[in-house]
Amino acid sequence: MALLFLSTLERAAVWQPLFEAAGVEMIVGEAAVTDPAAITHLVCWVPPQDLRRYPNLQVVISTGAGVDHMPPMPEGVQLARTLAPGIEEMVRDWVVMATLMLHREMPIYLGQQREGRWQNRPVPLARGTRVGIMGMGRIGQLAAETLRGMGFDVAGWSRSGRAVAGVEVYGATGMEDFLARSEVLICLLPLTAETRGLMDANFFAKLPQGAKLVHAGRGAQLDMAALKEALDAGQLASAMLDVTDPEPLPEDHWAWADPRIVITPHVAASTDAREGAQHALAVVRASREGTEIPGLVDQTRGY
Ligand code: NDP
Ligand code: OXD
Repeated sequence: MALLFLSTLERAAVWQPLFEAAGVEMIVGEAAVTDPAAITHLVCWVPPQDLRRYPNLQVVISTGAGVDHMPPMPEGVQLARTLAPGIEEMVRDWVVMATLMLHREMPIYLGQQREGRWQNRPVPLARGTRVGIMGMGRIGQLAAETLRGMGFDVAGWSRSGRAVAGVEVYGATGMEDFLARSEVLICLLPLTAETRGLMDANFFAKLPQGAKLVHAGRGAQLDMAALKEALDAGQLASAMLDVTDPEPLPEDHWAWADPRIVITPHVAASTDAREGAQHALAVVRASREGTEIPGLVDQTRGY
């Protein structure tokens, strides 16, 4: 079994000793492949054009938690996402920061700072403020735990509505009730056919007036024109976005200059090289032993 590594040389330098120690062959870059038939695993963000060059490929591993950028896999090739505690913790931290920033009205205070204006506003309590998390997967659950610990009243929404200790989770049919209670709405959904364009005008109308949006899922889930209308109408008070469509957001996009919006350039998380390598090794071992591939993606549902 050999793994083809298509990422940066800095990361390769961290991966190589770990693969050597584990006795698993790792090839860096397609140019170094002498026998395509030896490649059984491929690690990359975007894969090469023609995966059929590798006739014995078993698993493609996305270097991130998302797989929406991946093309359809050839017949028989499995797709996995990287499972790394660091990714989940980093996104949790970003989400907590963004929730607090909007809850404590930082967009307004940052605007006042630019104008040299000292003006206080009522100070809200976290305790009892209703937060709704869309996507109660690995990251959503971690974010929920921390926000609950700070006193926020947290509910979740997921496809299955699967129970999560201490959090009321609404299923697919409970979306309206979930939105109606979400004073701060957090999106941590994967991008799929079902979630593309989800946050539109109709969606925003179901939130309480003056709601706040924290978005770390994927840019294509958010209709930016609808966001602007909702902000202009006061339906939304503010938004913090880590993901946009397209990325990078064009320099002349209106959202950059909108004082109600805070943008970060898709930096909620960046996979730690060591954790990424450990996950890839676990995938190779699972393939060898015929056990469940960690991070295996259900290619029919898209996450
Ligand atoms: P998981 O697969 O663990 O969780 C996904 C959650 O979304 C599940 O609860 C799932 O429901 C729910 N879900 C999926 N489709 C729907 C739908 N149509 N309606 C309602 N709920 C749905 O993923 P993670 O928590 O690890 O990651 C979530 C996403 O976060 C990633 O896909 C990526 O887009 C984004 N991300 C962003 C990063 C950044 O830097 N901004 C970094 C890492 C991830 P169910 O439980 O029923 O299956
Ligand atoms: C990821 C991401 O999916 O960076 O890991 O968004």
